[in-house]
Amino acid sequence: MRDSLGNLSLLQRICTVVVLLCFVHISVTLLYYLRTLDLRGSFLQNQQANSPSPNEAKEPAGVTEAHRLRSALGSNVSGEAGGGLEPCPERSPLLVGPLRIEFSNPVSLDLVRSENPRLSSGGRYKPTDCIALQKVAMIIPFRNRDEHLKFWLYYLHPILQRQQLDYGVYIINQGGEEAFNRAKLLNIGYAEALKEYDYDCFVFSDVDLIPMDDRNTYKCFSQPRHLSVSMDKFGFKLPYNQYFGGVSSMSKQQFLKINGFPNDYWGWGGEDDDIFNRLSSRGMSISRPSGEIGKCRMIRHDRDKQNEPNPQRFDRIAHTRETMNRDGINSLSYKVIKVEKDLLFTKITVDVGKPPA
Ligand code: UDH
Ligand code: NGS
Repeated sequence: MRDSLGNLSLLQRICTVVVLLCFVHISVTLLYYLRTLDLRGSFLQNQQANSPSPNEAKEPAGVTEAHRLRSALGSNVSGEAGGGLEPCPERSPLLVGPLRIEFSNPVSLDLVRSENPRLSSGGRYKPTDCIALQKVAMIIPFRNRDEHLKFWLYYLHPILQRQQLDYGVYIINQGGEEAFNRAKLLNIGYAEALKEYDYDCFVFSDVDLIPMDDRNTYKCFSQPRHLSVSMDKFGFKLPYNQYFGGVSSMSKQQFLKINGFPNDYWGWGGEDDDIFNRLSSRGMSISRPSGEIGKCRMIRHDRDKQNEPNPQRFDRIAHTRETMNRDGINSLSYKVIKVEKDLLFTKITVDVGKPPA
C-alpha cells in the first residue's frame, strides 16, 4: 500500500515536471513566433517606403524625364540649404497658359522695375515658398536693341517668376563696330554667368522673341531644347526640321558635350545650324514643346548694321564635325569691358575681337 502511494507521488512529480517543460517549450515557441511576425512587419514597411507609390508609378513620361534630368544635373534640391522649404512642383501652379503679346505701346524700364518688386540686383530671382528645381541663366546676345530689350524684360520677368525658376538675366553686349558674332556672345554668357552662380541650365534667347504661352518653361530637359518652335514670322511653323535658332536651352553637361558654340561665325546666319550639327554629331536629339505651347512673337525689325549674311556660313556648317573640337568653349577668348548691374539684368559689355583678315 505504502509502495503504491510512493509510486503515485513520484508519478505526480514527473507529470508536473513534464507539464512545466511543455509550458516552457510553448512559451519559447510563442515568443519566437511573435518576434518573426514583428520582423516581417517592419520588413514590409521598409519595402513600401522604398518602392514608388502607385501615384508615382503612374506619373506621365515628362515627370520621369525631369527626375532623370535632375540626377544628371546633379542638383539635389532637397539637400540644399532651403530653410526647411520643399522643392517646387514639377509643374508650377502659377502658370496661366496663352498670353497676349503685343508691341504697339513702348514700355519703360521704370515700369518694368515697378512691376517686378521681387527681383534682386542683376535680374536675379528665386521663389521664396519652395526650392526651384533648376538654376537657369538667361543669356541674351545684344548690340543696340534697347527697345527690344525693354519688351523682353517686360514680358519675360513675370513669366519666369510664374515658372518658379531660380534665374538670372545676362545681356552680353558686343562692344565696338565689328561684325556681330551671336554664337561667341552666347559662349561668353555661359562663361560669365558661371563665374557668378552655380547655374545648371542655360537658356539662349534672341532679344526680339517673346513666348506666347507661359507653359513653355525656360528650363532644361534631358535633351537640348528648342523653345521657339512656332514663330509668328514663319506662320507658327518650324521653317525646317533642323532649325535650332531663336531660343534654346542646354544643361551644363549638354553644353560641354558639344564644346559649347562656334566662335568664328561673323555676321548673320549658320551658327545655329552649326550648333545643331554639334548636337547631332554627339548623338543628342532635340526636345521641343508642342506647336501650340511653343508659339512666340518676334518684334519686327530691319537688318542691323554689321550683321550682313556671312558668305562663309555654308562652307562652315559643312565642316562642323572637323572644327568643333578645336573651336568652342575650350578656345574662347574675349575681354570684359564693363559690367553693369541693374535690377532687371546684368549687362556685360565685351570685346569679342574681329574676324580674321
Ligand atoms: N542682335 C543684336 N544686335 C545686332 C544683331 C543681332 O542684338 O546688331 C542679337 C539680337 O538678340 C537678335 C539676335 O542677335 O535677336 C539674332 O539676330 P537677328 O535678329 O539679326 O537675326 P534675325 O534672323 O534677323 O532675327 C535677321 C535680319 C532680318 C532682316 C529682316 C528684314 N525685313
Ligand atoms: C537659315 C540660316 C539660319 C537662320 C534661319 C532662319 O537659312 O542661320 O535660316 O533665318 N542658315 C543659314 O543661312 C546657313 S531667319 O528667317 O530667322 O532670318 O536662323
